[in-house]
Amino acid sequence: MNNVKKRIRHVPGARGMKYKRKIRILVTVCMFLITGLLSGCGAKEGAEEPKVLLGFSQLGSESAWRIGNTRDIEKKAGEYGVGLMLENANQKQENQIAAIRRFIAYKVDIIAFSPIVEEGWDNVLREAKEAGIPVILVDRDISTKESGLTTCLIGADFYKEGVMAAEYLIRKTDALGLDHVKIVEITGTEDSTPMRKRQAGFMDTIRSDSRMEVISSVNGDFLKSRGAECMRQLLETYGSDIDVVYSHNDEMTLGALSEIEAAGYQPGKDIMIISIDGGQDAINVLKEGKINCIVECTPMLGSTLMETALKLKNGEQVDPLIHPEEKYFSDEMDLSNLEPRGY
Ligand code: GYE
Repeated sequence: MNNVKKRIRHVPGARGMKYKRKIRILVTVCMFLITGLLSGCGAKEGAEEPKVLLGFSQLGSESAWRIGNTRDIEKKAGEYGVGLMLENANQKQENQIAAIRRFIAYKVDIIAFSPIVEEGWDNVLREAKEAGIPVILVDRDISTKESGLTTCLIGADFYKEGVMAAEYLIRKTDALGLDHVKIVEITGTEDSTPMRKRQAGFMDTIRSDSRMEVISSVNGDFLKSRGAECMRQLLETYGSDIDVVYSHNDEMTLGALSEIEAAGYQPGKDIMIISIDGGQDAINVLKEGKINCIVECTPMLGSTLMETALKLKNGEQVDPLIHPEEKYFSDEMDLSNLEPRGY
C-alpha cells in the first residue's frame, strides 16, 4: 500500500453533498497519514513513503483513450510513490474548476489537470499561483494572455497528428490516381486543443492540393454516439459524394462505421476512413480493412507526469513542453506483429 488514490464523484444538487465531501476528504487524509506511517515500517528506506501529493483533475471518461490515460496515471502514481488525489469532472469545466479549488484548499504539493477546453482558466489558476502550488497541464493546453499560470504541458503534438493524417490522404490519393476527393470531417470537442490543432494541421497540409475539397465539418464531441449521429446526417445530406471521413478520434470513427455500413457502403473501400488515437478496438478494425489509417496519440503520460511532479516538488527546472513520440498505422503496412496497445 504505497499510494493514496481518491475519487470524489460530484453529484450536483445532491442533498448533504458538502457534508459527504468533507467526510470523504477526511477519510482520504486519514488514509494518507496511515499509508505514510505503514509504509515507513519495515519497508525499503525511502521507497514507499509518498514523496509528493498530486491533485489531478481528469476531464471525463469519454473514450478508450481517456480511460487508458486515467488508468496509466493511477498506476504510475503507485509505482513512483506519489500520493494521488484524482477527480473526474464528467465533461464539465465547472467541475474541473471546483476540483482545482479543492486541491488548493487541501494544500496539495502539485496540481495537474487536463483542460476540457482552452479558455476560462485564468481566475482559478491565479488562485493556485497565489497559494504557491505549481500547475502541470496534462494532454491539453489552455489559452491565456497571462504568463506564469502553469509550469509545463505534457501532451501530444496534435498539429503534427493532423499533418500525418493529411499526408496519408495525399499519398493514398496519388496511389489511387484520384483527381478530386470530397472529405467530411468529424471534429472533437469544440474549443479543445486536440480539436483545434488536429483540424489546423490537416487543413494546412491539404490547402495547396487542388484535388482536396472539405465538403463538411461537424462536431462529434469525441463521443461514439455523436460520431454515429454526425455520420448519419452526413450520409443523408451527401450520400455517395463522400470519399473520405477524417475523424478526430477512434470513438467517433467506430460510431460512424456502423452508420456507413447501415447505409450500404463499405468503410475502408467505398469511403476512406482516417482516425486518430490508435486504441486496440480501432486497430482491430484497421486490420479488418474497415479503417485505412490511424494516427497514434498515446495516453501513456503517467511516467512523465510523475517525474515532472517530483522535480517540481524538489524545486528543479522542468521542460515547458513535453511531447511523446508518435507514429501512424495504415493499410500501407504489415500490422500482424503489432504489440497490444494497452488502451
Ligand atoms: O484523442 C480523444 C479524447 O485529448 C488527446 O481526447 C485527447 C483526446 C483523444 O477523448 O479520444
